[in-house]
Amino acid sequence: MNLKQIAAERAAEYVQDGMKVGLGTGSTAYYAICRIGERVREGLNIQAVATSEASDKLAKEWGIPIVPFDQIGRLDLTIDGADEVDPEFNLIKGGGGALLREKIVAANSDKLIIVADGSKAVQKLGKFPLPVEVVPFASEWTFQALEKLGCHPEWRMDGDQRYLTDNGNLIADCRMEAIEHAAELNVQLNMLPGVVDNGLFIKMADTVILAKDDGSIDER
Ligand code: ABF
Repeated sequence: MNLKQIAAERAAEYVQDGMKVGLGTGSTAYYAICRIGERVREGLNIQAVATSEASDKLAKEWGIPIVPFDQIGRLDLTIDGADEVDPEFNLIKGGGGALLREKIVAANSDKLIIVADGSKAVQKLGKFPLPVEVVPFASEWTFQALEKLGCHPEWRMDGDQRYLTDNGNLIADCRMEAIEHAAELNVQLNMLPGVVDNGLFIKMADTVILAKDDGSIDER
């Protein structure tokens, strides 16, 4: 039983004819895109944007109509994965490296549905390293500012090179173990010059669909 697939396919049922849809990134959002693609092949009529080059490519392979961002207007719905979900539906996202695009798309959607297997549910955010997207210019200064804030950053690597996002930026993964005040940290991080955005999604998720070990769905 594939829990990611169970959660993602449930979320795909929310997509209705005529909707403008944001397509997320990652191995759970993958199944949502595939299910939406199947429905498009059966005649579902939607317009979509994707949060990463990988999801854009997958959607096009399924024949999902991808519209330029400046032409689609506000989205009805976005379906995306997460790395951690707390009881208030605050999230850590960005393990897949697409946090900036994911946050921009989520902020421009009437509804954000998060899909995940039950292992992503946590009491407190922070065990998963928090990704922070940093511009390459003078990035060591930004790294030092993150250290000073107590974030324990490490540059994400891709082999022996620093990992680059779809936007050409770096990712500092911050190992904090437990984030006590996520909303405040979100603001503090984004006020640092050189930080483009971070993976804390505070009060952005409207619905969370978790597939539990026994295959049942916890949908709130
Ligand atoms: C994206 O993919 C992310 O924001 C998150 O980092 C990741 C979750 O991946 P998966 O569904 O593969 O666990 O949604």
